[in-house]
Amino acid sequence: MTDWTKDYNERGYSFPFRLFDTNRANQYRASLEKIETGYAPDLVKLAIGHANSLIPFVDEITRSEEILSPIREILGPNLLVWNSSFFIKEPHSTEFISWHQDLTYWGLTDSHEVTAWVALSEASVQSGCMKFIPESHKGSIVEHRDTFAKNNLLSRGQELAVDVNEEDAVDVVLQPGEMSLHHGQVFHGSNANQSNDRRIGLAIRYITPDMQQTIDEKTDAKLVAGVDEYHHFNLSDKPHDLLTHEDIATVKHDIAIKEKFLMAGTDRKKHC
Ligand SMILES: O=C(O)CCC(=O)C(=O)O
Repeated sequence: MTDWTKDYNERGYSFPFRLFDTNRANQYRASLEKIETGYAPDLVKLAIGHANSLIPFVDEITRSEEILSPIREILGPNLLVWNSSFFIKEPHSTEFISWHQDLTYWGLTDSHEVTAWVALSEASVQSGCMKFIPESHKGSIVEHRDTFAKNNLLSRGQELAVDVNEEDAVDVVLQPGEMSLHHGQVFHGSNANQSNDRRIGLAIRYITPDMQQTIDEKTDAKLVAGVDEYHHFNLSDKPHDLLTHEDIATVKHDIAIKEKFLMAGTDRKKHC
């Protein structure tokens, strides 16, 4: 076991990892921003929420050896991407992310999941970088309450129903092209962006193929490393091109299934 994996297991996260240089981060950012200005808002929302299924360059990032290599050290050789989405906060905006544990509403049978969060702009304290509570992944999923707060970027505005001591929080400061890794049970959140630049992060959810949805229906995932001997998920193709009709149809079908657990217990629909 390497030092950083020991650290990851102990604390529930690890950072920073350098993936690519600032120039490449800026190129990816420019490609994303071209999509944001070039398509109708509902398609942009869909692309941002299902980035590796609808945007070829995001799918490539999810398969890059620079990310897969550390993820393999934690989860082993066989890896699926369950979802990938951008978390974008505009300069001087009020959007924030409440304290939560990722796996709470994902309807998965276990916790063999790691999120890679890739910075495409500076993630600083001022721009609202993520904050982690060390060792909080060691328990289980704790109670959350829904707020549906308008400026909360989470689908149901869910927040931990237990107290979090902000003094224990570690700021996940990242430069463009760097990433952090976090466990699906670690307590985390982020404040509003008070900087002059957008804060753009790409979250990629890696799981092992032995995981399963708790409902009796398969959701989509992409096999990005090794083999899947379990067949618990529909293995979807790489995106055919940017926002194709075929890929949009696949994503919409998957959303309808995932809504059954992501929005369970509410009367709301998740539209993206
Ligand atoms: O982008 C953020 O500030 C939070 C993202 C997050 O909650 C996650 O990637 O699990």
